Formats: sequence, structure tokens, C-alpha cells
Amino acid sequence: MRFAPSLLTELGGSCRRLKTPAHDGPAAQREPAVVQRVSEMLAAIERDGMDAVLRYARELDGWTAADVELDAAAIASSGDRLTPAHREALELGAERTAAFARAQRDHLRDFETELAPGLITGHRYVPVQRVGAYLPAGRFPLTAGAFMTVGVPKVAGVETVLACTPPGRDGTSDPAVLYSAHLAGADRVYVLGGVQALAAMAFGLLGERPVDVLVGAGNAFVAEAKRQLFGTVGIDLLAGPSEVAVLADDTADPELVAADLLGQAEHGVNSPAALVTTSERLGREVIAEVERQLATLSTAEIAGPAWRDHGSVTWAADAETAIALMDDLAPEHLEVITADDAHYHRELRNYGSIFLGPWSTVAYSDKGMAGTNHVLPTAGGAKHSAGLSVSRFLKPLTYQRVAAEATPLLADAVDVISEYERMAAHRATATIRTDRYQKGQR
Ligand code: HSO
Ligand code: ZN
Repeated sequence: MRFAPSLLTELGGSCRRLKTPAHDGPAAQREPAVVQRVSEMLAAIERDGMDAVLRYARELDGWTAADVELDAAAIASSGDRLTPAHREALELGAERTAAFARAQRDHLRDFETELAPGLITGHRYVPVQRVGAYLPAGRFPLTAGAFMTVGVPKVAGVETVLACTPPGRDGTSDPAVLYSAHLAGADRVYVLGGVQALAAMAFGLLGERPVDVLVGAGNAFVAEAKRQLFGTVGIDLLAGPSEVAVLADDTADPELVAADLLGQAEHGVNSPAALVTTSERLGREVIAEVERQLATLSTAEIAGPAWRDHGSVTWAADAETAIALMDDLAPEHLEVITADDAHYHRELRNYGSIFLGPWSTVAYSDKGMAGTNHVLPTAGGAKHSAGLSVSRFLKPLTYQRVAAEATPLLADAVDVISEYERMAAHRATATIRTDRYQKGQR
């Protein structure tokens, strides 16, 4: 997440950096070693099937059992290892994420329209058949991922949703991740990590047909595997490090702003956090406040370097400049804390999800409590794409039903165009109908 190189110069005196990130260089390139390794692994798995999958599971994750599928009882009872309060919180997240997805689904309408007399057209939403969800469990087990990537396709009506999650050091998977997958309605759950998990789902090696769509975040290897498998399967998006940006004016509370910046910087040492503010005073106070909070934050060894290397504070002379800067950043998460949030909401165009007002914070969505999907475009992807939603799993399949009377409305033009394009067989499909129509066939 960085400003286009020319933008700050273009905006001239109307903006100024108050804190520049230490490493605000060009966008990170894909690591050639990762690309190479992933392509070798995919080729081996395509060739040797489950043998290769289990070999990688043994080598990379220390998985020694012959089977990777968890039985239904083990999945359902995973909640027993959690406190009642934790179980309840996860149940709330699963239900709220599903409720939002149902509301979105209810706003996707099938339709039919008579475009011209006798030319009936429309679309019908049809769910994809099989989805494979990857549930990472690295340094932080982000349990709500299952609500987003398993629960949402289930709401869309996807028949089979497989979920893969890597084994931990002790060989068992994170119980909260498993319980979340269970709550979200996973049809089958496998203890399988990384590239081998994605390949096994995409190539249909798990006792199920190949999945149609792969979803879910992961490390650089997982992202690269999804990129290379795209085409064979559909994917949600290629997520990089999690990001946050805050757009604030002089009415914002620096303590809240600083907390929310660190709230995502904590994800990893490469996680960017940006403040764009129309108040130079607020900008300076937030810079001081971030340092104060870092002094006691238990994850400061991650959030600290992230803030130093990828944190930025930029002053903008007015709302218009602040909006131009934000739309260029196109952050994954965008918080707006100003005297006129509605104005910014109307005008801003590029972000994964927006959090309006001082009482909305990114973690509410992260953990599934806000209901919105937390799988969102990063690294400027919000300029061209929206985040994951129920619509990713529902294909608007178009149709046309043409009555005989409409023949002249379609066939004559297709005749002329096909003749120009020298596509004789196309032309014949039209003229053959014109002939019949003219002979009075109906
Ligand atoms: N911020 C991450 C999701 C998450 N964070 C879950 C914490 N828990 C990507 O949107
Ligand atoms: Zn987060």
C-alpha cells in the first residue's frame, strides 16, 4: 500500500508527509524462488497424486498418518477444548457473517426482460458446485476466516465445501479453527497445509471431485499456488499483507486512531498502516501516541517494525486532497473518523471495506462480528476489485428465448455482419431461420 510515485509531487503544497515509511520502495515482486518451488510442487502432485501430497505433508508439516480427513465427531467436538465464552463468540461470528451474506444474496435478483418484441432475455443466479477453502493457522489462528470462506459459499447454496487447515506442531489442528469450520458448515475437513492442500482440492485428490473455486488466505506459497492454479479453478483474490488506513480530521481521538493503526500493523512486519489527516496537529499526536502504545503492546516486536517500515502519516490541506490520496492508496481496510463521514463515504471510491465513525473498528469485521467479509483486496487491488462476497459463488447465468416473430429483428443484422466477417456458417444459422420464417413457419 503506497502512493503512486508522482502523486505527492502532483498534489504539490496541498499535502505533506509527517511520517515517511522506511521502506516505501516499489511494490514487492513475486519471489522467483517461491514461484519455482510452487510450480515444481504442483507438477509433482499432478503427476503422482496423493502420494506426492502425503510426501509434502510429511516433509513440510511432519504429518505421519496415512489419512488427512477428520471425522465428523472430531470436528464437532473440537469446541469442547474451548471455553464457553469463546464458543459463544465464535457462534455469534458465524451467525452474523451468514446473516450478512444472506442479506446480500437476497439483493441479487434473477430477472427477465423482453428486450425487443419476442426477444426474452434474463439471468438466473446459479451457485458453483464445489468450493475448497484454505484455513491458515500460522502465527495467529485467524478463526473467522472459516465464516468468510466456508460459511458464505454455504449461504450461496454451494453443495460441497471442503476445508483444509494445516496441522500444528503437536500434529493436531487449532481447535478454534476446526470449531469455526464446523459452525460454518464445512462438508469435509482435512488436516492439510499449504500448496499440497490447494493442489489436492483443485485436482480432486481428496475423495471428492475437483473443486471449482479455491478461497482463503495464506502465506506467500499459498498465494502463489492459487495464482498458478487460477484458470484450472476460480479463486477469490490474491491477498498480500493485511493493511489499514485511517482518514481523520481534527475531531478524531488520537488514542483511537493509533490503536486502530496498530490493530492491523500487528498482522506482520510487512503490514502497512497509513493515516491521512486534514489536521497536522492530529497527525503529530498520533505519531507520538503510536510510540506510547507500542511501549506496552505484547506484539510490539511485530507491530513496531511494521509501523517503522510501512507506517505513514500524511497531512492533506482539504477533504478533496485527502480523498485523492486515499483513492490512490486503495487500502484493504479504511476507517473514516471525521465531522462529516457521510461526505467521505459518498466520495471515496477505492477500498476493500470502509469503517465509518469512531465506534467502527476493523477488528469487528476481522473477527466476524460486523458480518462483513474480511477477505478483501490488498496492495491496491481495491482499485479494480471488491472483496469476497456471496456473489463470488453465484453465477449470473444469462439466457435468451427468441420467438419466431422476433426473427427479422435478429437474423437480418447477423446475416450482414457475418457476411462482412466471412463467417459463412454463422451466417447460415441466421438465413436458415429467415427462410423458414418467410415460408410462414412459426
Ligand atoms: N485483517 C485480516 C483478517 C483478520 N485479522 C482476522 C484478524 N483476524 C484480513 O482482512
Ligand atoms: Zn486483522
